Amino acid sequence: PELQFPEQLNCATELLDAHIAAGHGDRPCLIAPGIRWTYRELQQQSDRIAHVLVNDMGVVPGNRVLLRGANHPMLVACWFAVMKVGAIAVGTMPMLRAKELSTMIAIGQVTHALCDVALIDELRAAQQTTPVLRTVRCYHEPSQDGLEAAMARHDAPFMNVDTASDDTCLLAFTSGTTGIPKATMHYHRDVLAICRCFPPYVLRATADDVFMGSPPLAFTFGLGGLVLFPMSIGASTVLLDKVSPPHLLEGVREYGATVLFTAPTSYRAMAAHREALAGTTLRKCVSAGEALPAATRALWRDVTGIELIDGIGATELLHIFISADEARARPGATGTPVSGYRAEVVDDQGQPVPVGVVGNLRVKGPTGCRYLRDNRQRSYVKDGWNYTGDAYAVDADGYFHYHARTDDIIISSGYNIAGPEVENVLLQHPAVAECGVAGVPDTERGQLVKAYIVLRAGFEPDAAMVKVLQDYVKQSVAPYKYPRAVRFVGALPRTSTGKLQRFRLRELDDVSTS
Ligand code: 3UK
Repeated sequence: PELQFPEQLNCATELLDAHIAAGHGDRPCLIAPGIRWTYRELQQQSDRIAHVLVNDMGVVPGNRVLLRGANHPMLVACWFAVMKVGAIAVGTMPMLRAKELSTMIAIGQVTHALCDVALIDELRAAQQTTPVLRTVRCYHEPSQDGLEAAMARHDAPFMNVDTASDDTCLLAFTSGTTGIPKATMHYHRDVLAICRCFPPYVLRATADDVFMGSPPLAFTFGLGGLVLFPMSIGASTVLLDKVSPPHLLEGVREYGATVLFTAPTSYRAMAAHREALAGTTLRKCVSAGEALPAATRALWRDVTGIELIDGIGATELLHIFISADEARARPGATGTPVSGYRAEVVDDQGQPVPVGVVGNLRVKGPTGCRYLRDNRQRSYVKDGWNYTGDAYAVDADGYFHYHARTDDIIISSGYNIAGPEVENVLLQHPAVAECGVAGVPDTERGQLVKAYIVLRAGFEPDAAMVKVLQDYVKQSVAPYKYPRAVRFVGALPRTSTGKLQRFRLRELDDVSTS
């Protein structure tokens, strides 16, 4: 891909204003219940918000502006406004509470915020303890103090600030399951670089496609898949505020979505509604966030006829760097490095391992990790390689096979066991709807393989079922991997992005016995 960028560059100019300049201003851009904005309408909204940021709120280039809201066209308009004024957008998940917001505000030294009024309480509470946050404006707020009223007072076009291509424009917080959250910095050129890698080489959508999906825009999976990628090709995107599997199914039907971005767990849940997917308009379905089990790939193909596009991405790298399109997809493998990226599997000394041997994944490409003031940078990036913390093996054809997070590998009686491998087997059993496999402390074996299982309706969580599932695992993989402990649960702890929270699986055991 062409990844040379001029010295000066504002990603909003390329992704938004260029479409209007090219005469495509009347094409549909953002769709939501009751809303259809063309590219020109999004430009007008963003320009007005940019004026409010500069003139009414006192934002100057380089300020950090927190954005808080469910996926919605107004949130996108706010994001582009922040780009236009040369400030730095700080995305936050809608479900975060005051304490978490305070931490992020302090880490990012966030001075300004734009917030959906429906979510203002936690932000106001955070502001009490973190006064570095000076100025907050709410949208969807009917009063004269609201953002919309201020926007109405500015209708001139906004001249985008002439930012450097390596000015930071985005602070993305990692979904960090442990420890203090880390803010990753991304430049204007990074935002454009990801649009020139995965979309043209793997996704290959067109301007007529209608994008839709579940990840929040605060998560770079969502920002890329639901805003940057469609807009980089002049396509439209549907932003739903409720994104549970039934809402997605309904949304696909109502808006005729053709490209879907969501996580494996969501594909599994949607596939249970075969009738709702009959004759679907979908044609491209991207799965990311966690490993895609072969059983889920097969299930989705069986129900829709569509081969899933799996891709591993990370907040540190902004978006997907290993993937495979429908024609090259291989069950059990994530794929090969996306054009523009290199990937390798190395041992703990940084030496490449032989074919088939599990080691540490490292990646190099046009985007990479820059933690804001955090010395964990040193362990994530060495010699220009990004160490993602994932254990992978490469096969003879160069396909990358996911094993586990390196810190999630279970060591039981001296055996190394990857939880996801056991999960993949269990998911093939008709009784299993969802499962998570983790290592729990055990005096005899060091760790014990334990499976936390959500059964499908109609199956009994009894001792006989435990035995059935244990035998099932022993029959398909080496018997030492079978779950010696099994616990039936109603739901698995997941992040708002669909990622299984393994540490919380283990916490379930702290409060009660298995
Ligand atoms: C895991 C996967 C196996 C893996 C993300 C697409 O998930 C994203 O970013 P996060 O920072 O987490 C990164 C970690 O998640 N992972 C993600 N996708 C896969 N493991 N197969 C996959 N397909 O451990 C990785 O290191 O939350 C995903 C685009 C942008 C993103 N930020």
